[in-house]
Amino acid sequence: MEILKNQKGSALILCHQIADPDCICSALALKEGLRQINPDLRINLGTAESLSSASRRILRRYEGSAEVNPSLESDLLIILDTSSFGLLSPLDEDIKKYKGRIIVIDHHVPNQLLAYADDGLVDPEATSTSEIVYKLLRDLGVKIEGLIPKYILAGILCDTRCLRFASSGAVKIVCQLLDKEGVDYDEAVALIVDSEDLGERMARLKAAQRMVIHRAGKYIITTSEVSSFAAASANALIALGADCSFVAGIENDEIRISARASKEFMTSTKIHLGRDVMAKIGDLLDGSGGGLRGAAGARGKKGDLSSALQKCVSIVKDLLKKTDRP
Ligand SMILES: [Mn+2]
Repeated sequence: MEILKNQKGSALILCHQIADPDCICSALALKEGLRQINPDLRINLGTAESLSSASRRILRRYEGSAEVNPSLESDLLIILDTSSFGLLSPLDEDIKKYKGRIIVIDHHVPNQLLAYADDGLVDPEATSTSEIVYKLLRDLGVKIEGLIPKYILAGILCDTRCLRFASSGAVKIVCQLLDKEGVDYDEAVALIVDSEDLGERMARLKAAQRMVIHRAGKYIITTSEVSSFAAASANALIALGADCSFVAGIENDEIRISARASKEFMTSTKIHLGRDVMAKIGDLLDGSGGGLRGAAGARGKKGDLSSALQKCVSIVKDLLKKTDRP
């Protein structure tokens, strides 16, 4: 990654669709860090399609900006926090044609995107992209000061749900960050938590109202449908007591499914929702799917919502039978 110190011309740091705080914060931290060690490099920050409401709040708070669907014209393209082309739409085709150097920095299980990249800094064991960027900046000799520690902290807290799913490495980094001048835990939490959003609260409540409960031995799997905030709704069903939840909705004529699992379910079943379930559902929908062990998603245009959700449940039930952990 020494190239980051020596690269001439311009670089574009690109976030995935509905860029979440882990993605936007790792991008902001990387931009700040590169400014320190490579001041002549012109750095643009952009995102495919849109930003999450928490990410927009972070940009407002720290007076940053991210261009939606930016031009890819640059000498270096750094893609953060995604392993698949699907999440980079509508820029995916342009990325395939991109002539410059591509670097992927990510913590998801590697997928098609890495094969296209010239360099990858990918660690599926990391609980956030922000912690990978933190280590990278430290290794490059960047001073972790100013807004950088604030960005990294918010990014880690977002993807680990305030450290609930954090690796020991992430917790150590958070301790180091909290020792820095002006870094405040509560400030970071306030930036990433969307508790006030009326639309999201309605979606979570509707997901609970429309929920179907499936039993698989000692595990409870839930499915539901909402028109937006599927990921937040899937999380809400886990908070209500489900071990594993799938929430589907239709956006832009496309079926989108969010899958979530409780920590207990992840450790006792060893099921990886991204690799074992959502990748298959993505194929079934004639789209794409993937993600993390306990938080994953799939999207595509083929089939209908209820049969896709049924399929999610039957895949999990089959996996439970196979692993003989009813
Ligand atoms: Mn992430």
